[in-house]
Amino acid sequence: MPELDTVEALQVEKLYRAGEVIMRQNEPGDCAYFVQSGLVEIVLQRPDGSEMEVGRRGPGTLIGEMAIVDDGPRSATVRALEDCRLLEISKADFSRAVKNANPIVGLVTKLILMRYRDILQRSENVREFAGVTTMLEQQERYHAEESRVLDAVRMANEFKVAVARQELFLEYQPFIEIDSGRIIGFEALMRWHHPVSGRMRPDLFIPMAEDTGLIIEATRWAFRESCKALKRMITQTGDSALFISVNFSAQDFDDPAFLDEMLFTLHDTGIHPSQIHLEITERLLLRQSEHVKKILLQCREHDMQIAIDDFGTGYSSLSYLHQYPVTTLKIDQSFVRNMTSDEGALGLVKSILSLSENMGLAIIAEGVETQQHVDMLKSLGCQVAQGFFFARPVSEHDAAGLLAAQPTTAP
Ligand code: G
Ligand code: G
Ligand code: MN
Repeated sequence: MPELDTVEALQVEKLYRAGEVIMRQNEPGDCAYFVQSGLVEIVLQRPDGSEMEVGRRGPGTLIGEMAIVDDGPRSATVRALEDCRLLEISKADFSRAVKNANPIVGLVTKLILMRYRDILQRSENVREFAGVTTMLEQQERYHAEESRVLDAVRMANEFKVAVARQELFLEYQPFIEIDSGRIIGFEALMRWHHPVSGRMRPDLFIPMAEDTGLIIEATRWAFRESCKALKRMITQTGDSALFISVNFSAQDFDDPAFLDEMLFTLHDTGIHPSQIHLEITERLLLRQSEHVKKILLQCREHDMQIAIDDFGTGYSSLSYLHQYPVTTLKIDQSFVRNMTSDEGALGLVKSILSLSENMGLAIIAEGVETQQHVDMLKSLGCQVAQGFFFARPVSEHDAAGLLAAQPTTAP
């Protein structure tokens, strides 16, 4: 009998009488059971309703485990042959436990279970009952899922060492004050130079890093690098008002050391918190987490700025804007790109601008690509912009070049 006594959440005991059905083939399942005492039979049901027993399980065995990992329907019916005591393991508890233990364990568990289902599907027993088409369809689904999980596991394993192997690097894309044309800050954007695939786009690896929790270490690294780079930029230009904007994921906020770590890094690198913009997404605020709110408030107490990235693309609920200490909205690039040709997009840009004015929020227009965009934004009263028209994300070396090319201002 596996030792489960220490796991609070898993201790739900269920009693089944002889003859009772514990789970039914093809129905969805949201728990597995450890058999503590008694005996169960596992039967496959034919389409015509007749049954075939394929096994029996007694104390110390596990039943119904597949559904809690891969969300599939029950692959067999399980019935109590005697009175049984079963220990229930809910899908929710199980996924939480696995995820907390180690996200890669979660991925691997899923993969192993998928193989197991696959073997069952291939076995002659099942072939005899299942319709051939559905079986092939299911197999295709499992194989697609399997290779996706495998890719993710492989990538996660590679990403795990990417920081240590110095495969991650940052690019910097400037923010421009439209009236003066001057650079007032930079956004730090993470890139991964993969040893085999070469340069990887963040949209390929960030979601994986978020799913596995590996993003936390990467963000920590990115934040430190950003601070160090900003320090060098300030030294170069003498412009102590320059700021750096760093992208954070929801998972970063789960790290209990998040704020302490950040304050330590700021102190260590000699950067004032007011020179930091945290870029977060609407999605994060939608979680309505008191914990996130508390951290953001603390960041604000230290005078960091809090910017909502891709504003307008998330969810239309605006209530979070006054619930959270947001300071800046970044108008999503899709609106900026389309505002010159599409009345709807223009309307959205205007609404976001007046919203920001009413709420006393700063505004940054993203994805500015043409002079026409600049002119229009200017006429609408938007003062800060970012986009390929001014500069693409560039290396720190090239960012220094952009800064050096600016006319010097009187001190
Ligand atoms: O740089 P582009 O370069 O393709 O960036 C794509 C997306 O990846 C951006 O929308 C940005 O939000 C995200 N991103 C870039 N760098 C980081 C990072 O350091 N952390 C997180 N969480 N997201 C990032
Ligand atoms: O979501 P976030 O705003 O962090 O995304 C930044 C991404 O947008 C980066 O991938 C960056 O390369 C890209 N980007 C920045 N400026 C422009 C632009 O003017 N046009 C386009 N198409 N993409 C841009
Ligand atoms: Mn961003």
